[in-house]
Amino acid sequence: MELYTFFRSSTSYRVRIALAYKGLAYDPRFVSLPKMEHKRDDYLAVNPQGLVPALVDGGHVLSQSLAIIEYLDEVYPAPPLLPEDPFDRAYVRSLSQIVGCEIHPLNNVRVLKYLQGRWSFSDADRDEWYRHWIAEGLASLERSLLREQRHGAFCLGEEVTMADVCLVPQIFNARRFDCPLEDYPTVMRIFERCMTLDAFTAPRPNSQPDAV
Ligand SMILES: N[C@@H](CCC(=O)N[C@@H](CS)C(=O)NCC(=O)O)C(=O)O
Repeated sequence: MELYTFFRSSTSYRVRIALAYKGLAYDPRFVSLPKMEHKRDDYLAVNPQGLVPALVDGGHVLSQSLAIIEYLDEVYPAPPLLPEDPFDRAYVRSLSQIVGCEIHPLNNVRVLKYLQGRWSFSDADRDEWYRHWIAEGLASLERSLLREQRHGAFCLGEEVTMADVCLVPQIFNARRFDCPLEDYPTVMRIFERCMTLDAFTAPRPNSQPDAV
């Protein structure tokens, strides 16, 4: 397998965690976002969306981190990242999408650049925007976990799922922008527990060969 990845990309980190958790080896292909390598023709030929990550397996190119993780789970099912019960699966997807669909897209690189380039946001405005959506999203995640009361060491009971795989990189992003995290004790307990596992620590951003 080949993974097109950028060290600081939280969506790439999700896929790196999933690969590590399943013990799957891959060749990294580094795509620098600051250098705009994701918009170069050679990368667009791989992933026309111009986003990282992209995974190549058996000659197929896969894009969108949640689709990639679900693919990996179907083709390499052990250990699983989605539970068997349909209701549990929907719950794990729902928690994953709080991160993947409600937080991350609003704080993506191109959104922040547009706010600064087109709407003259200062660095302070940008950071306030970023922290606002982190706070909304993590509060929603915390409330969901507390209402369901189905968490244990991880988002769903005692096994790692895709929801944990999404949660951890989002906390790395939040810390990078100095977002206050004390209002999300359940989320943070799960984060700390995940960070005791090699599958989460080995692929962390600053351990990556392309980290600068
Ligand atoms: N929904 C996509 C988002 C992918 C994405 O936006 N990746 C970011 C890095 S975390 C990126 O490539 N951003 C480039 C840009 O915004 O120009 C996924 O989950 O894979």
